Amino acid sequence: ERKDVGKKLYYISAEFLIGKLLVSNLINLGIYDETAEILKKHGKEIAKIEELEAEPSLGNGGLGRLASCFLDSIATLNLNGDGIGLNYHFGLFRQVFKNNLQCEEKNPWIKNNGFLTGTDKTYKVDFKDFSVTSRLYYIDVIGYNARVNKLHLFDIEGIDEGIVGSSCNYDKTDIKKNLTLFLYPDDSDKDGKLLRLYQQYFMVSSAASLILDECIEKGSNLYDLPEYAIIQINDTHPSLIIPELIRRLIEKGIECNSAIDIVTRCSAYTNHTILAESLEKWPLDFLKDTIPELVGIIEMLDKKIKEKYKDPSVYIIDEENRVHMAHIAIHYSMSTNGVAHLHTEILKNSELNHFYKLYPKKFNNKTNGITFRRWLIQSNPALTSFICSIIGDKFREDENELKKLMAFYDDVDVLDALLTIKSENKKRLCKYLKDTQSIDICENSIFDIQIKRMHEYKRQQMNALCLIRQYLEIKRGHKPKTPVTVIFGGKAAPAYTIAKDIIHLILCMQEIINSDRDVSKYLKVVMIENYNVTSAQMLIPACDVSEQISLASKEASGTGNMKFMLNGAITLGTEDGANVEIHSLVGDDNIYIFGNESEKVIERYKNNSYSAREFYEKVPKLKEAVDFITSDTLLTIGQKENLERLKKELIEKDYFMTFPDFMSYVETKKRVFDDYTNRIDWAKKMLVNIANAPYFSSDRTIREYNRDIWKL
Ligand code: 26Q
Repeated sequence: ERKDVGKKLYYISAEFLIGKLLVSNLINLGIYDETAEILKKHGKEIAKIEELEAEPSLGNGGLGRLASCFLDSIATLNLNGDGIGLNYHFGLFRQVFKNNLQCEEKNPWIKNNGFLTGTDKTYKVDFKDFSVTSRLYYIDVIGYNARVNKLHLFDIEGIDEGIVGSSCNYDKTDIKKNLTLFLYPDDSDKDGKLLRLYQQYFMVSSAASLILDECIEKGSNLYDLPEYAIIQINDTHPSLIIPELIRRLIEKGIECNSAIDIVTRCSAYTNHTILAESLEKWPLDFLKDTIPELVGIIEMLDKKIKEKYKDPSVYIIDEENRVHMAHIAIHYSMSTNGVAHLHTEILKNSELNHFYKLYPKKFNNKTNGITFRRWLIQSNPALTSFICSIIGDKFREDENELKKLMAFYDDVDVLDALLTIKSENKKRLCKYLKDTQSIDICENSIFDIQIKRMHEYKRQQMNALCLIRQYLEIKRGHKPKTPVTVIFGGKAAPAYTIAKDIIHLILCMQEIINSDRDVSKYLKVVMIENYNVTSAQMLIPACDVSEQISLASKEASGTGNMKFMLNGAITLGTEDGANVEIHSLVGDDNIYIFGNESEKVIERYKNNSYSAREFYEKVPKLKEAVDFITSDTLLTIGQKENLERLKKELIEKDYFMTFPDFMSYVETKKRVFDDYTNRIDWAKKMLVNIANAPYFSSDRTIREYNRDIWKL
């Protein structure tokens, strides 16, 4: 056990999407090759052993995966920083497909011999009518040839896995038994809101106890807390840590204004979204019914704002008595950051403009990143050893070494090798899909991949409409030069009806296309079941075309886009999130950009000037694809209700404006497929993407957080 002194970072997050740990731990300890060798000598394959490990499912998507990449980089950079979160027993649901529909099942991942370790540390957490005991668990976070930090996960004593039925149904009101059973699945689920509030307070109350204990043990007198702790708040989900810490300090006798000032200097907030429906607002009555002790603190924090500022848009409690969590986090923290250049600009200039005017110095950008240990070294061993063979292995420690690959831009042998490695990774994926989903795909086709949570703003529906066009064209005899495999993967929140309808459409198209003898020679569709970190590690190295097609202004950053780029896929995307930065790094020739830009989109929303029906009626190729959703072909295998609802939603609303971008998407994709046939030019694009990926290393991101915010 190492005793650290001085300042420590606490990265607090409701989600950590860590992925399997065995191989990544062996790699980071520097003993992977040796271990694999010894196992081999004894007739065992490490890959087979890896399969036995269950993937911890403690996150929904990007935000949770980002937190995990950050923990890896924090340890690798030898920074004193731990994660704090919750130990959800069933995590996020397991997705299964039945009758071309998504079903949700529980996902038990905790095994006796896993990496989760218990401790004897417990805390009491008080709610309005009862108290619970919180127990600390942890998972070691092993840096790459570096220190070991911890991911602290709190769990409730007396949890009862037995109350859950086979289809994830359980008594949501029995908090003492269910508090840490499930991860709340995304922002669109309408029920279970109270349970989520219980979870949030349970997390922050436990975290406050742990942080104060550790700081006091290191010698803090609490007035000097900012010299001992910096708390990075991952979106608003853990933002109650601010009023909770203020309450604790006041309880310990510190005067109110001092307590506020101390906590403000310890806290920093990261915003991950500008979707209005994702910004958390709790009705004050909810708080009164669950955690009345915080209500007085929050009212006091709000009163101070109302005394100081006359602009209602920056109030914490609005006229409908709802508490705006982001507003607490901005007023009472020392830093507010966005996660990509464009995203931060939108926060400053429109979404949070009123706050930016009050606190211009608090706002800053930290463009997201990914850990190259997992997303290159672990998931793409073939590319990794090839890179080693031409530029040496310093890139393992210093991502910027990858830039040296540019020297091989005209080296046909290197370019050929990149194509061969891609093709090997495609074969590996074919085998994986055959084994896991009994699907046959052609390794010589173009792998066109969109994998991410299902959400209207990410526009899987636009990709599906394009797929319909490809199908119709082939039916009419226009065959593509190279066959194409369109791959989707992603979960929809259980209560997000339209997202589930989009999955239904994709699954129906999969059935129609793959069983059509004329078409399936040229086009195949795969919807990956239960897309997760493990399958991402198989899919990304095998990708040719990376679909990043969100409506401009809506995807805060995206991090999948970075993983694909690092593995030599070419982006087909909109000017959104970090795509903008990828574009400026690789240049126009090495990325395919299409669609309306964010300014135009924001303008359209402002004037309320968008009419989907106008486009539908004006653009025949679009109309034909949309009408196909309720064609006889689809209705004979699909559900009428779902397909009709989806079509109606598109024609009457299309809130995320797929129609205006549709034809430019279809045409750009054609150009991508055409360019693919020129293999050497394509390999050059791959090389430029890999060589420019270093900017997106989470090591770079974490150095910036530390330089500008944490100062460890
Ligand atoms: C909100 C209210 C109530 C219940 C749940 C939620 C909720 C839960 C999860 C809101 C948002 C999330 C997850 C958000 C997320 O994953 N955002 C993604 O964060 C990535 C890392 O910064 C970005 O790259 C993505 O662009 C962003 O969508």
